Amino acid sequence: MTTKLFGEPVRRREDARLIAGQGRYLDDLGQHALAAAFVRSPHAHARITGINVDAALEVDGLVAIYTWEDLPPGVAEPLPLLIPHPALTHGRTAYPLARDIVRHVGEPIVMVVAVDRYVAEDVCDLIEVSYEFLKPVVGVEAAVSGAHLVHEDVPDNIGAHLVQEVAAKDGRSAAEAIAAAPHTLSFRLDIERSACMPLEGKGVYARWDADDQSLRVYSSTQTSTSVRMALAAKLGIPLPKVEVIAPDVGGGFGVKIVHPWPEEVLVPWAARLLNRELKWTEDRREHFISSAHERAQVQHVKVGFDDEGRVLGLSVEILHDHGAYTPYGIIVPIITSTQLLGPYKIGAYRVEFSSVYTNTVQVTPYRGAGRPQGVFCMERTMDKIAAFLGKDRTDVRAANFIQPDEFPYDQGMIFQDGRPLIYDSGDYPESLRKLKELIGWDEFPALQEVARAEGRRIGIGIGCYVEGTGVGPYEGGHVQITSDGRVHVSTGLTSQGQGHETVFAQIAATELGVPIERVSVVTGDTRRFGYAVGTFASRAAVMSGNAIALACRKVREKALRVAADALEADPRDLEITDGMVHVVGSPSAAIPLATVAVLSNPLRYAFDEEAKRATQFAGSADMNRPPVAEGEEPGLEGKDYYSPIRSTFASGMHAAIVETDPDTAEIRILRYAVVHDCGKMINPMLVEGQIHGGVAQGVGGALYEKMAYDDHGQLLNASFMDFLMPYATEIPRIETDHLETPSPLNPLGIKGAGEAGVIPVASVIAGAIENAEGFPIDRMPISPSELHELRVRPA
Ligand code: MCN
Repeated sequence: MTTKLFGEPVRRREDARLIAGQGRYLDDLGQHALAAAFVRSPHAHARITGINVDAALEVDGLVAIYTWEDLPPGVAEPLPLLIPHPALTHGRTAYPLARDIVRHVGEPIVMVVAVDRYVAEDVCDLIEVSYEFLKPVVGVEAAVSGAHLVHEDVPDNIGAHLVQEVAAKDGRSAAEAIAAAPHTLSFRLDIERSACMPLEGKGVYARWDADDQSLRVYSSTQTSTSVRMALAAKLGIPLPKVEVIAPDVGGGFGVKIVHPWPEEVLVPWAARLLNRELKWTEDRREHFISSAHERAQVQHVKVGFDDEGRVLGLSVEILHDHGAYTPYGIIVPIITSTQLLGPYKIGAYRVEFSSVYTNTVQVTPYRGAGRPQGVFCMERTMDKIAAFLGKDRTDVRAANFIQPDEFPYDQGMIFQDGRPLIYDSGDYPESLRKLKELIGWDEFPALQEVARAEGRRIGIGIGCYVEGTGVGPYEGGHVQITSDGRVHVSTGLTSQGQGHETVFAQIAATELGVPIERVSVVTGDTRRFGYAVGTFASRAAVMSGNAIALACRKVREKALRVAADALEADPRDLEITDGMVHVVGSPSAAIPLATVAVLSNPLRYAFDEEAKRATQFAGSADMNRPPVAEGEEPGLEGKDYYSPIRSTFASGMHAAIVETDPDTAEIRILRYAVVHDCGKMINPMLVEGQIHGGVAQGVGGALYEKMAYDDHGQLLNASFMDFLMPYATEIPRIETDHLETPSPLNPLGIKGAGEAGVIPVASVIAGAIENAEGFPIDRMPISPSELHELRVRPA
């Protein structure tokens, strides 16, 4: 039995349950609850002129119909703008049910409550909403022309405009540095819209307890604590009377961090009003048209560089398609702007973005959150410089790398968390060396020659990135050892499949010296832990991981103190192995942690025979209990928080070899290699799993996934029949190697890993296709028909 499990490839503890169908997802709960369904706008932009419910009222099983007029003040107001920013001068959020105007297809207008979902949907069909049509605004370029407005009071549809500029060491601006550079290039890059597609959509189930005047809400959310705060505030219920629980969540990928979703407010509100259990679960079409999308950006790049390919000045202008609303602020374009710099030292840098409203689904972060766009921009730039100079693409990158002895490296910008963009650690030259070896970079030209002679087109691509992870402000951990010797760990953030039950248990087992089998982990349940920020920005490992470790250290210290008393030893001479506290080098002088837990509580209930013997206590409450010593608390438990001074920066490099069919233009990925650095790994197997999942999502973004809107703002492919996601058959074996440059910023030396896989994939595959075909790929995703178009009509 080993307890030193940090860094070990422990199998995911949650999988046996989840794979065997024993997970408890939102829709598994509340089988007898009433069901909610929504009438949603079929138009992208329209004024609501009337809502007729007459026919609907006749349906058996109908319980209630609500429109915006029915909502009480707290509920009726627009949903919160979660992350304001001074540059977001015209932030706009939706009403939970549309008030007067709808601004995208799918916006909720009416909520129906009925005995079951079938009846609720039938009722929705009978509700007639009449509209006056307004001109839809689709596409960022049409939007900034200002010909038609998404929000009447937002000129040119520009919600935010932000410029960040970092001068060169000699004080020159980016424009000056580019003008003075020996070589310059300018080009445009386009990334299409995509979206998180968790297998389980959003969902919420609420129970009002009229006797206790309290509310319990289950939500498929990435942040139960924030949903709780929002509900308490909006419904006017005292916070201690609101419990929010994230049950098993079947993927989130970013979309479930937004809170509260309209349904997340409306369902609990109606549950209380009706004093009935009420549930809504999102269907796939609803997920396509009324949750959130991301990625769509147009990027104009100007770069100046020297003969070695060193970038002397870089200027990027971004048009960011924000859809109809900005509930999550302008985090996505801010991340693109700052993370674009990657592992490079850029002479002078200017980035400017406009965040633009369109009559399409709103934009909020999707795994990678703006980084895939930024990396596409930077890595395409590196490839273009190499092509211009006739140099190897890896040499140009290496010429621009921040060197290992230059950390901490200040990029001179402000990051998404409002803190300076300072990289904590990394070794980019070593990553590149490992990647080139893994993929066989230097040997590839010979392979390409052979393939060419056989009439085959193969190409190789590379992409590098740096990723700010573990953003603050804090997370907490609570650890309790009970008198049965079990260790109960809880943290407030939620899990959507990342494997937290496993890694947090590994940390606790290692810190406390207990077998992992005795450790249980609870996440996302406000009854167990009320303060938390949430799971996003690859932050759980860094934030909750460190908080749990710190809480364990407190508990361990107390355990040693109590045990030292019992063993008449010095706590400094004690250690804990396999759940036994013993004198170092003398395993016979030992007591189990279970006994220590009993001794830590003056109200002694001993659960097992050994503890009863050790504490000379028969098993019921000990009325002759000693007082709690001053400065002590009863019980063997502890809580702590971790709050970092700034983010920690993970990094990685990917390479792919692709083959394009000369006739059909089909694109196949032959090999995919990843070198990844997330500092100390808690569990290398889980990190690899995260990378594999991320790469698969990235392949989707590079080759398949695209939200196809027509000029009327209709999403033409709002189903899995038409929106293509890759199957396992489209994903190559992913060859992975690791590098561990520990973060100096946190006690465990870890950096995040949850988004890494997805970030550079589009740029890597674009580079590989370009290398196979010999012409530029400046737009992603790319389909075989688009590749064919480029062959016959080069851009
Ligand atoms: N890990 C590790 N060692 C490290 C870093 C991470 O062992 N040095 C492990 C963690 O302990 C955790 C996993 O890797 O089990 C991811 O950790 P982390 O990078 O902290 O990311 P989070 O846990 O905060 O998860 C969020 C991240 C994001 S932002 C998205 S989006 C995403 C992702 O994770 N959504 C996911 N991965 C996902 N995986 C699944 N299955 N489902 C999602 O919705």
